[in-house]
Formats: sequence, C-alpha cells, structure tokens
Amino acid sequence: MSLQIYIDGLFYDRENAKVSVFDHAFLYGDGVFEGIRVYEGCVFRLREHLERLYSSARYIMLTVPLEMDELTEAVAETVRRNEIRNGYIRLVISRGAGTLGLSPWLCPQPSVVVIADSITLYPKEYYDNGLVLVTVPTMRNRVESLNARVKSCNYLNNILAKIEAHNSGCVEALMLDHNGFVVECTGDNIFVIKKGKLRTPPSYLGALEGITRDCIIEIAHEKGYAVSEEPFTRYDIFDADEVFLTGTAAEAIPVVEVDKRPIGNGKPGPITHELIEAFRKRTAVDGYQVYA
Ligand code: PXG
Repeated sequence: MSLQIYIDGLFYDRENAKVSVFDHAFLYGDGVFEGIRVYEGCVFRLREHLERLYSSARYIMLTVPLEMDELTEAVAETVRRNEIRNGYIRLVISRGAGTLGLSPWLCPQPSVVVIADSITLYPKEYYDNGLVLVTVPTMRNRVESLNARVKSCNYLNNILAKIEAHNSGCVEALMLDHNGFVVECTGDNIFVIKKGKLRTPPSYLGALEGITRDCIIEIAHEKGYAVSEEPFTRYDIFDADEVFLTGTAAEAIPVVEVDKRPIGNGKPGPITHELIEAFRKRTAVDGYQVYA
C-alpha cells in the first residue's frame, strides 16, 4: 500500500500528495512544522509537540485551522492508516496558497499536512563512539529577527550550518550566537556536564525548547542531577566532562570531540549513558497511544 498523506482533511497517495506552487510555505518558507516520533504505537509527547506548534503559529500570526483535539485525531488517523508502529511524523501548517507577494493576508486558507513514515536512524556507532562536532561560521539568527524558538519552515540558517559541518566531515554543527554563546546544533539541543551538573543554553538565546530536551531535564532531575539553563561559551564545552545532544531524530547522543578537542576522556560519558538509557525506557509510554 502506498503511503497515505493527510492534506486538509483528505488522504492522498504519495504520488498525488501535492500542494500548490503558490503556497507561501513554498514561495517564502511561511509556515511552521513539527517532527515527532512514534514508538510502539505511542506518539511521543504529542501534546507537547502540538502546544509548541500552536505557539510557533501564534508567533507568526498564523491561525491553525484545526483545534488541538482535531489535529490530534488527524495525526493519529494518519499513523493508523499507514500502520506505523515505529516511525516519524512530519506535521506542517503552511500559510496556504496566495499571490506572488509577501502578504499573508492574501492567502485565504492555511493548509495542514501530516506525513507518517518510517525513520532512518543514526547508525549505532554514533551512539557507541559519540559524535564529532565543529563550530561553524554561520551564526544563529538574532532572536530580535526571526526568533529561532519558532519552529518555522524557514530553516536556511541551520541548513547553511549543516552544510558547513558536512564540508568539515562532521554530521552536526555547533552554532553560536553573535556574542559567542553556545546555542544549539542544527537540529539538536546541547547539554554539557561538569562535576555532575548539567547545563543547557536558555531558550532566550534562541535555542529551540526541544521536547527531548525537556524530557531529559525531567529525567536528570529525577535522578538527582542539578540542571541549569544558563548561557555558556565554547570554553565550557572544552572544559566539560561530558557533552551530549538531544533531538527527536537523535534522541540523546554523546559528543566526544568538538573542534578537534576531545571532550573529557574522549569517550561517551557515564551520566550521558544513564540518561540515554532512562530516556529510551519512557519513549513508548510517554505520549498518545494511537491504537488504544
Ligand atoms: N533544535 C533545533 C533547531 C531543532 O530543529 C531540536 C533542537 C530538537 O527538538 P526536539 O523537540 O526534536 O527534541 C530540533 C528538532 C528534521 C527534524 O526532519 C528536525 C528536528 C526534529 C525532527 C526532525 O530535520 N528538529
């Protein structure tokens, strides 16, 4: 059976799942999105993802054409139709089709797209051996411009950073703000651990309030680790005992080298390992059960 894709209340085969070239998400990146995991038929933290989606939409003054319970059902139905037990959901709210001009008020009807598919995971060796990062020249957009707390369809800044990392042989890029503070990676939040204390950049620096980040903070608290959200620089990365990233695709993944400097002893650390294990235990129980 071909993939069934939800567009504005109807389901289409992959070949026929199309939106207008006049859609402003295509013309201008005018829209918001979410990337969500499904584990054993459980949509991980669906409510939190949807809340972030509505917040992103509110920031760009885009009215999501469905209520939260309707959108929940659209997501669940898309997962069921495709018989996904473990996979990945891409939810997009676009400004909709309009004219060849910026004006969003000339786009009468926002569109809702839900794709539920399988997911390609990072190779196991990344988890076993850790990631190597490089700091890239492309800085974060200033929060006074497009606040990167918004998960908008305009990811060019991060894409440029990703290309720069790739050109240096790395899978992820460390991104700084214009003051040199560490913010996050192109699709992952970052944590440093020093003497058993965790730190992650605050969202007011323009770090996405990652759903995985939130979950890891909760787990760390439960395990008795102190966690603070405060600005830090590359100094604190090089000085850390452990560094790890969090994100929907990666879950939690150790970092062992940044800018050719080994982190700690150059191997994935024990606290990172403990948090990853605990995170994996709750993925299939912490969310919306689609087949219940
Ligand atoms: N920072 C940025 C900039 C992100 O885009 C995260 C952090 C992690 O947030 P979550 O909520 O996932 O823990 C993200 C998430 C994709 C894709 O298809 C990107 C993300 C998530 C899922 C898929 O590229 N980014």
